Amino acid sequence: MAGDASHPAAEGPGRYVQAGVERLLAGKGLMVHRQRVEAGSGVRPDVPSASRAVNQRLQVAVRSAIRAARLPIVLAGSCDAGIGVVAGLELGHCGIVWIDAHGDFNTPESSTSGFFPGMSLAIVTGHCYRELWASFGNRPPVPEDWVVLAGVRSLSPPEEARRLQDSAIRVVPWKQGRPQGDIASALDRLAGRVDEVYLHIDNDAFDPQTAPGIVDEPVPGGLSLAQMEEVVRAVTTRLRIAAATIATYTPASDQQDRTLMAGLRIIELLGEYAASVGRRPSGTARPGPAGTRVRPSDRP
Ligand SMILES: [Mn+2]
Repeated sequence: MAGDASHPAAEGPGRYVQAGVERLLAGKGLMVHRQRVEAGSGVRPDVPSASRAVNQRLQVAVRSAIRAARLPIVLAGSCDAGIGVVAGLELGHCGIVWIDAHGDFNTPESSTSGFFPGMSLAIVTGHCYRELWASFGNRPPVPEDWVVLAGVRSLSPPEEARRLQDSAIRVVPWKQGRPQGDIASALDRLAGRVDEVYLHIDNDAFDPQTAPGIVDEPVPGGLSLAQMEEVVRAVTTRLRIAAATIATYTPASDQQDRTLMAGLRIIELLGEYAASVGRRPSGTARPGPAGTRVRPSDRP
């Protein structure tokens, strides 16, 4: 949780592990390598510094997973983990599908709360904290028109909505449980620009009925589990997934493990995707990327 191991959301990732996420993935025929990423000691206590410390380690973990031909699935307390993941991707044509109730597109100037994870998408697209972003190896920010933002229904303050509108990010808002735009055409357009994407899922994108256990106050009208599965499938039929994050699961706020179950289902779906890419014979028209292929020798 942005480098704060004492925050209730920091319990989420361990809870997925406890619930058997590795067994779930192994059941798909995948070799699972689990790695814990923390801020470490001697970090300055301010949130951007703590976040940077975690994200520097996350960047290294993601990069080495990709180089080992694995699919990084990052279980994170907060959305700023997306910074480290994007920084760990191989440079190239990788877009972003960001599914979230919020825009995460504030800047220190526009934000009224100063909530750092609420600036995550703005940071990776080069809108603020440019020095912090540069500290991850001076990578170019992700172009706005390589980004699809879906599930959004709480932009605050209005300045965030204006900033999004002025950007080239394709936004598919959600209202009363329905998409307020054509997600398929947004993904088609994205697939015309990039070959692969980073898939970022904030659990708060779900309807509160499906995922009450999150960091922020739940926002009604979000995605059902079936809709989230549909969106993930719509992504995998058009694009390769270079890495994925599931963020903000907060066990202490959950009800009957609903958020846990929804998250596990999405992770299972990602596992099925990774397994299918691994099974695809090389030399087909659309081979899996090095980043997601499961080598035959890795299979049990
Ligand atoms: Mn978020």
